Amino acid sequence: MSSDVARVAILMGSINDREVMQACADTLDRFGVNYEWQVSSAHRTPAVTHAYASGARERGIKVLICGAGGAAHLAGAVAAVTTLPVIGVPINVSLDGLDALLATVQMPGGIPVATVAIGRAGAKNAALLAIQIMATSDSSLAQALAEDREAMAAGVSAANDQLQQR
Ligand code: RP5
Repeated sequence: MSSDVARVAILMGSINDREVMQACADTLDRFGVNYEWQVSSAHRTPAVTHAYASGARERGIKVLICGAGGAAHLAGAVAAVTTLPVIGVPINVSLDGLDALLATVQMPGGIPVATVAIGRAGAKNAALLAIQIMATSDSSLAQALAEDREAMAAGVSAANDQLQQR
């Protein structure tokens, strides 16, 4: 999707994180929310990550979503240089993702990172959380979220109906 009017930035520490972070991009696409995405590493390209994150507000970004595995410092490094909301997605590349979860969630007081679940569910929820944040000042997004919840509930109901017929 065009980066011209991106409201969300997706960062991933490695191109190998893309498969997981695709769930984030797909969810933003579903809601018609433009995003930009970047491979940018807290450890391998720290200056690039710093410059990208510190310039995000000026470019019109509202929320940053950071996916990383292992010693997952990307979300924290980004949060350190911006006051935009930062959502961290721990990615399972080792230790069942527990290392990434703890590295992402255990931020020191003063620099928050909203950490979601490990893996694709977390990537999807990161997008939904970003949309929820933006929906506090965007009634069409709030409406779209309400409709999405209704569709989800209808899906569960239909699945249960099918189950009962077996
Ligand atoms: C992290 O290290 C990345 O986010 C990735 O999940 C992990 C491994 O990176 P690669 O060695 O696969 O590039 O920084």
